[in-house]
This record gives sequence, C-alpha cells and structure tokens, in this order.
Amino acid sequence: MARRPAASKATSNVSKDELLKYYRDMLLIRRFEEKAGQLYGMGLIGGFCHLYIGQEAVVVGLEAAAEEGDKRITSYRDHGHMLACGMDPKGVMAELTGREGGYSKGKGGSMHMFSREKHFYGGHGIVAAQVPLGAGLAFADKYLDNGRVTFTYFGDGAANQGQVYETYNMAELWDLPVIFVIENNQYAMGTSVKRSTKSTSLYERGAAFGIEGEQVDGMDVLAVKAAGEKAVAHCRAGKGPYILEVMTYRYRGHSMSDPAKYRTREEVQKMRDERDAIENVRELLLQGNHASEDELKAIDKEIKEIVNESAEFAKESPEPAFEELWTDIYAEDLPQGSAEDMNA
Ligand SMILES: Cc1ncc(C[n+]2csc(CCOP(=O)(O)OP(=O)(O)O)c2C)c(N)n1
Ligand SMILES: [Mg+2]
Repeated sequence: MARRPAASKATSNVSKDELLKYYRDMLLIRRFEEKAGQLYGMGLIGGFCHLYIGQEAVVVGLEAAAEEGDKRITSYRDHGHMLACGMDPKGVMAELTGREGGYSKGKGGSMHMFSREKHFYGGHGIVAAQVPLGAGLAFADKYLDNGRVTFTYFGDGAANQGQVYETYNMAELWDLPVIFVIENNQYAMGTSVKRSTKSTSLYERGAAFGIEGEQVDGMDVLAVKAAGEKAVAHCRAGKGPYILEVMTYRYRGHSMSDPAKYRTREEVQKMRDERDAIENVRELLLQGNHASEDELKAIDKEIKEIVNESAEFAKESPEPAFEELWTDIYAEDLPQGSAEDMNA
C-alpha cells in the first residue's frame, strides 16, 4: 500500500496527549457515522442523512483552535461538528432517529439540531444559508465586544452562491470576527469543483473583498489546527474575517441516496489508502512510540461502546408525543439586548 509518510509539517511541538485526543475525537465521528449509516439501512433513520466520513480532521483540527464561548454554524453535513464541539452522542443519535431524547426533541432530524450550551447554531439545509447567519453571529460578538470568534462552515458547492459574496463584503467592511471555513471535498452532490467553476482556488475569491485566507491540507489534523490558530488570532486581534479553504474528501455518497456515478471506486479507495486522516494520526502515535497497538485497540473499544450506547439510547427513547406538533414554533424567551442575555 502506497501510504504517504504520516509526517505532518506541524508535528514538532505536538504532545502525546494532544495526538491521542485528536485520534479519539476523529474516531468517535467515524464510528458514529458508520452506526448512523447502519441505522439508516435498518429504516430507523428516515429522510435526509449526510455522512461526514473522510472529513473528520477538519472539525477536529479547528475545534482544537477554538476556545470556550466561540461559535460554530454549518450545513446539513453536521453530525461531526456537533460531536467535535462536545455535544452528547446520545442526543445527536436520538435526533437522527426522530426520538424525544434528541436535541430537537425528535422534530428536527439530521439537518436541524442546535445547542445553546455548546454554541452550535445548526444544521442548515439550504445551501449557503448559514453563511450570512454566521456573519450575523459574529456581528453580535463584535457589538458586545466579547472577543469571541464564529466558525462558519460551508462547502465548495455553496461557495458558488451569491449570498456568500454579499456576506464577504459586509464581514470585511465591518471587520467581523468570523472564520469562513470552506470544506472543499471536491464535490457538490455529483458535480466536481472543476465542472462548476474555472476559479477553483476558492479562498482566493476573498481577495476581491480584501479578506485574507489560505488553503490547508484537510487530511492533516495538525495542519488544520495550525491554520485554525492563525485564523483565530487574526479575528481576535480585530483584523476582521479570514478564509480557510480546507482540502478534504468525503468517502461516502452525498447523502444516503447517491448513485455514485460521478467518480470511480478507485478514486475513493486511493484517498482512503493514502490520505486517511485517522490513519495518519495513528501512524504518528505508533512511530513516535506514544502509544502501543494494544492501547489504540483499547481506545477503539471505548469509542465503539460510546457509539453503541448512543444507538441503544436512540432506540429506547420514545417518539415525540402528538401534542409536540404545536410546541417550539415561536421563541418565547427572546433576549432583550442586554450583554448578559446575549452572552448566555
Ligand atoms: C439553495 C439550495 N440549492 C440546492 C440545494 C440542493 N443541494 C443540497 S446539498 C447540495 C450540494 C452542496 O455541495 P457542497 O456545498 O459542496 O457541500 P457538501 O455536500 O459537499 O458538503 C445541493 C445542490 C439546496 N439544499 N439548497
Ligand atoms: Mg462539497
């Protein structure tokens, strides 16, 4: 197997504990998503379900650069983001299965989950709709002068939406503390980047608005973390937005129903064999004598148990009561503008 050497440009000052954390966090997302795929196949999850398998290093690397109180908002491919920011796997899985114990009481499903506690603002099904919302979150932080940063994630396909550029303009004009994270997994449903634009270096588009940015290897969690730290420092210093185009790859279909005619099996297999982010960290751990095969096996087992427990919880949680149809439609406790309310 022609695996690329695991060496990352950013390995020199990384501790064993950090590497183990990234390994664990990425593995949790992968195993959780595999389980979600199984439950979907069994008919326990219905509707849309977009898996994040292959892209784990993006959120895990960026969460490593975030601090308490920072915000995140993303598209429908959102399970990984929720797990990486510390939301409970049980609540996420129960939402996927449409059960009362889910984050939206079983009424939102895969694409519509939120956590005020973890500052996770969804889960958005309309391509690019979260981009202006992310700038809005950052506007509130700037107004409150609280030093917080918002990670606004969107895809390569979304990067062709007009509202992204209206948002870039305002975000730079007002120096908003927002990091635009383009998760470039090379496809928008079945359309490759090359078929949808001639301007394929997506981060460079920020230059038209005066926004700095860079491209990052999204299969290298340490490189993502390093770029994330730079972007966060830029925003916290009051220098306005920053664009990170993170080059990644999804191994599964766009959603659970995908005929997969737009790429070859060999292309997917090559990425899995040569670039997989979890395997890369696994090799760093083994090569650096930070962990033994047995220790890594024990972590694998522990993660499987967490995921199995989340699936059991989801299956046992009841479906929402009929009366729940009429609740949670209008917000009742809107913050009235005091800094204390807004930061809650
Ligand atoms: C405004 C809008 N147009 C079309 C769709 C249908 N749609 C859902 S996902 C998607 C592709 C988006 O691809 P990308 O932004 O690259 O994100 P990825 O799925 O790769 O994470 C499309 C066209 C939609 N949900 N919203
Ligand atoms: Mg894409």
